[in-house]
Amino acid sequence: MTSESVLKKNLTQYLVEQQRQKKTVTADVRLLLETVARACKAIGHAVSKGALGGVLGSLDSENVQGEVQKKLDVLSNEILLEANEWGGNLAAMASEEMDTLHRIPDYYPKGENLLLFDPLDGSSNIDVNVSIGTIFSVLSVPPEARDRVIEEQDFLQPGVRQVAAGYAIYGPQTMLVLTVGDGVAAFTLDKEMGSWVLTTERITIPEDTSEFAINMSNMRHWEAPVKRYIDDCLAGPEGPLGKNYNMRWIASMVADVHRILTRGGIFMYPRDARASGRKGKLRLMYEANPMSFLVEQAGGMSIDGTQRILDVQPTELHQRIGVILGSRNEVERVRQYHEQG
Ligand code: AHM
Ligand code: MG
Repeated sequence: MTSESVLKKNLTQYLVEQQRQKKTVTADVRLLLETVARACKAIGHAVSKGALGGVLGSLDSENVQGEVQKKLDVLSNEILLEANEWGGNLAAMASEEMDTLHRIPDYYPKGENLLLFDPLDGSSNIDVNVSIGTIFSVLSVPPEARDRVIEEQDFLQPGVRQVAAGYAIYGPQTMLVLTVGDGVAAFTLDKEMGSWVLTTERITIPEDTSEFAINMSNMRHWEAPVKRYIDDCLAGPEGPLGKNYNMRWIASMVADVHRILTRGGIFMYPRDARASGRKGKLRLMYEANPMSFLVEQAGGMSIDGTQRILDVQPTELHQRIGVILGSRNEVERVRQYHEQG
């Protein structure tokens, strides 16, 4: 612990300022975000124990999308449910790891918000000690649902309606990256103090980049515009893009997006020709929307190929979508490739 970290602004102070001065969040959302951040601390703690905590490995169960669940997927989901059930700021929750919504039981205190999360993103990296994270998104209960039981359809709001979104990354440092619609702020967990310390007040993604992130093993399944773009990147200074490109692929969206928020880049998990991938791999409500909100708030751009992701009207809770996000000029370039067909 340093005396500096004690004096720096922490998450609570940042959120109180957002509520009182900037009026970007209600008291309810502020407290909800504090609860989510507390749950992320607990998840980060479990992650860091690894084999010592007996949390590595898979379970026999599958989630609603037919993916084998890791012990930490399920544990993280439970931590988020338990912390938020008693928070008093929510009407219901939905998670990548649950078949359907989870309503706050009648007896518990309630609020007028909906919380969505991918409790542990990057599951394939859990057992190999590579950065993973928790992604979350907050919506308001729509006015027509205020006096009745919450249904799945109440969650099906386009990403532009998010009132907050963010992620926690469990890497060499544990960080919380958050937007309430007033830019993107990053907090680093001071483990001795147990406090989220504001370490970057306003993140900006550089507009240009020469670094792309895509799983190249799917190349044969890609649609023509994506294939053409990557071919052009690989062509180097003699190709149409006139420069060398570098490539990174961590296979944890949280870590790939974190790199892009830190130094720019373009991240792509496009829809492709595989039966399972036709609509993309990533989930609109738990991954694409919160990350798109963050990226746009940091000056970047996020599309499914042609359309702005935040404008997509969801039709299902577990819907998948192609994702292309990052440095504005590069994403715009890929959008034009799609326009040209
Ligand atoms: P998960 O939510 O089950 O962990 O899956 C999502 C992850 C993303 O974090 C990452 O970008 C992608 O899957 C990696 O997929 P692949 O293994 O096909 O490269
Ligand atoms: Mg995920």
